[in-house]
Amino acid sequence: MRAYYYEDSTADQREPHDSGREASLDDLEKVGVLYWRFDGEQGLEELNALAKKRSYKNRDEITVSPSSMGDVYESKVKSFFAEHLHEDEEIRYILDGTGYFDVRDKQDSWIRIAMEKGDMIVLPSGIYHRFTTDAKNYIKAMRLFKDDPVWTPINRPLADDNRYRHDYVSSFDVSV
Ligand code: KMT
Ligand code: NI
Repeated sequence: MRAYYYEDSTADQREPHDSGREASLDDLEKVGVLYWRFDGEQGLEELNALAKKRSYKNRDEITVSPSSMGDVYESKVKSFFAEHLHEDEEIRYILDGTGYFDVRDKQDSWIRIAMEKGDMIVLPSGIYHRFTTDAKNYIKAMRLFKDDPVWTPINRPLADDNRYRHDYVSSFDVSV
């Protein structure tokens, strides 16, 4: 994993958009984003222990790539990249490949989180974020859920009035 501030440009969303300004684990924690690395032989066991501790009862797997999604790949990747929030945590463990999760910091700037196999991330309910594959166009991820699988995205600005957004803004002291 590497996190850095996103540089806006006309380049494709799948390009790195690397400003060269690093973001630390502390920067991520300030906006409620949690990160672990569960790598190698013990990886799955460590993941299972965390899932138990945090009461993640359900899981599934998704592969985002042209070969797994066919004609809808491009439109799926575009839709994942629309800025949105969820009413539950977004929990992802990367099984293979690479991709970018972008999250808003307190000043509403994008932090890009470059994820690879073995990386595990939790985005809190109510945080504005988006996802894209990178130029390799391949990622396989485990999605974990506390209860029933719910991953309905609520796009910005519609979600500004959502009560999970309000809860998030007050608990993390976000200025916008
Ligand atoms: C998301 O939340 O945008 C997704 O589920 C995309 C695939 S997870 C790498
Ligand atoms: Ni999401």
